[in-house]
Amino acid sequence: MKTALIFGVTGQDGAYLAYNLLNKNYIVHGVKRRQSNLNSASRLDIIFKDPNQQDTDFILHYGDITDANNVFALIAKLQPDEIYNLAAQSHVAISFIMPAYTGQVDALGTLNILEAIRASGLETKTKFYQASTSELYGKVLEIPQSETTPFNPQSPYAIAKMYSFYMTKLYREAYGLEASNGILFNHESPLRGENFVTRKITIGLAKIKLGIEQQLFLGNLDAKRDWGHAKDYVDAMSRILQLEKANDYVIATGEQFSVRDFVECASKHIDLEITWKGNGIDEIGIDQSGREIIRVSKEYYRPVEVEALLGDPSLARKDLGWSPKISFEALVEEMMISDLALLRDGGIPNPF
Ligand code: NAP
Ligand code: F7E
Repeated sequence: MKTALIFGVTGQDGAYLAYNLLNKNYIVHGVKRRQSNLNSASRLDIIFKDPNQQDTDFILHYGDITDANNVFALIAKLQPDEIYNLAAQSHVAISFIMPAYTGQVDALGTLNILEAIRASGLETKTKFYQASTSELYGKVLEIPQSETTPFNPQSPYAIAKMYSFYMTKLYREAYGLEASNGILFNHESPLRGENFVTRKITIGLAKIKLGIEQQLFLGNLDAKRDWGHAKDYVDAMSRILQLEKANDYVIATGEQFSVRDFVECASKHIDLEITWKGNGIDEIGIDQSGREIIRVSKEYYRPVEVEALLGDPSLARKDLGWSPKISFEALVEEMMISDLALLRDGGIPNPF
């Protein structure tokens, strides 16, 4: 029976990954912060409530990746077969407001884990997964982006993640750690954090549908992303750590949609039909009864915008046998239905 340790278990991917590994009979250890909030914990409550799962296979520990002693103590004691570092200050816009904090967590936090593996003498036993990101490509230098595309990061978040990308590669090459980067493009789900654009849209539209709110304010509607489903992407993480030889992989769908496309698609699932008027900051989205339900606000623009990301997952298809199973349409529908249920009935359909 394999043992996995997940840093960032209370996040979107942490919940899906824990569920995925528990179903494969792993013993899963997860690190929860003292201040992890109720919303995050409820992602895990669903796993605990699943009658098919044994609670004893899923063990939570207090910890924080910025605390090197804590990280070392956990890793030395548990000696896990696999470590997944999903812990991060993961919001790009917030990283401009808190660049130093983002660096401490997203850059130096990773180093604490890598050093703890080495100091515990687990270089050849423990496989390490680092949650790298398509934000590394930033202002893109090639379309689509693959493992060989040069990085050009455009935020404190992306720059901190670039440090972790190269540290992971360095520990693989210098010390023989089985350490891999998954360069994941945006992935979403009903468990997505509420201030990322997809979830903000589905919650906002659900509130408008139910008459709780009248308008949704967004930023750059022209931004384009390669959006997949978190369930598919955690499967890729696990596949990466089953390889004999560690390597870095782009995980993406190879399809691109704009924020405006996402709004239109989500609206359809609650019988709203949006037409757009105006441009840039003055653009508005109007529904079939003439209500101005989408507005643009400067507040949600970033100091530097990453305009368009599109991944090429060919290497993952070849080496991992991985390809995404859930389409953009199905993802948006699931999120829209889930948020409508959350606001109308107080609970969501089982997201797993
Ligand atoms: P998320 O929902 O924001 O989850 C982040 C997790 O990190 C939470 O469990 C959070 O705990 C934890 N965390 C934050 N600071 C920590 C610290 N100092 N010590 C320990 N844990 C800490 O993120 P996600 O969407 O699941 O993404 C998972 C990882 O993949 C992140 O590293 C993210 O940067 C990266 N990534 C995400 C995407 C995407 O599209 N989702 C794409 C590429 C890469 P609390 O609950 O206590 O806040
Ligand atoms: O923004 C635009 C915004 O915050 C997507 C993280 O998981 O994926 C995520 O980073 C796009 C951007 O995600 C709003 O300007 C418009 O162009 O959902 P997001 P992100 O910045 O792409 C990467 C791969 C990660 O690694 C990160 O951890 O949507 N946008 N209007 C908006 N964005 C937000 N948040 N809110 C708006 O109102």
